[in-house]
Amino acid sequence: MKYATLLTGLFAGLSSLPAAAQEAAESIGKPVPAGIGFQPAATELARDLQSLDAMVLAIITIITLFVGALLIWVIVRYNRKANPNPANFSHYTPIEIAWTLGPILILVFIGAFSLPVLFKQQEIPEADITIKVTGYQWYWGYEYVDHEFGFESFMVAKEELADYGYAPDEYLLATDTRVIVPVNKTVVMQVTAADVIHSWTIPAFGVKQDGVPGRLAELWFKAEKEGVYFGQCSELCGKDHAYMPITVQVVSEAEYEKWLEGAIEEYAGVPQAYQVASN
Ligand SMILES: [Cu+2]
Repeated sequence: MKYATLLTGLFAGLSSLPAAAQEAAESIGKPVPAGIGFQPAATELARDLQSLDAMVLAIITIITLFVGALLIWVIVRYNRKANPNPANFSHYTPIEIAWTLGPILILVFIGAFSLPVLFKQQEIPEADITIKVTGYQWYWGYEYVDHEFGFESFMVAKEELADYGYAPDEYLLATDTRVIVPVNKTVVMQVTAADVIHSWTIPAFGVKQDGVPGRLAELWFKAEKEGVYFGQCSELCGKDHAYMPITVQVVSEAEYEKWLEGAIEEYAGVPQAYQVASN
């Protein structure tokens, strides 16, 4: 009992520290053994595109089986032995109409589901929080534009993972500073780059956007679950392209406010490199 009280007290003390809270957060969106599917969806956008993927996969499967069956039928029924005297007509109007109309209807059907998903991604809602992200060779810079501070985010070296509270299998995904956002709030990321084209993504949020020097693109998400999410630069950008991961941590509103207070103080001002890039 005594130990239990001690432990509870210790835990309460630890979890009041922001760093400890970070360490305790659940990691989402990292590779799992034998995993072949998507990262678990943490936004409506991700759920939408994953169900779209499932639907299109079903359609593709049906088409592939149908075409495969037709091929087998032709091979068996119309080979030289089974059909020594082939017909020699070259046109058959009903089949011409069928194989023109069929694909059109299938594409219109897919479009009826995919376009709304696309528009939902591209129509940027009003932001609760706006963050500008700039891709550099080879790291990311973030600016919380509402609060005029920014920081840079570098990959954590293998030996230092534990110091930053990461598991060993989070190598190549973990960054020293994380993008912190509150749960269930609309976050708009303004994506750009300072040197070459990079691409910012968090697959679990269903978002990906090229950062193009001189342009400011936008994406948005509203994360529904607290945790640490991972992404990687997704546009080949030079020799260390594989070493500029993206780490986003979704926290409760209260934790976010607390972090914001500290961050405004700690990072006061915008990094110099960023200022050059934005000119
Ligand atoms: Cu890059």
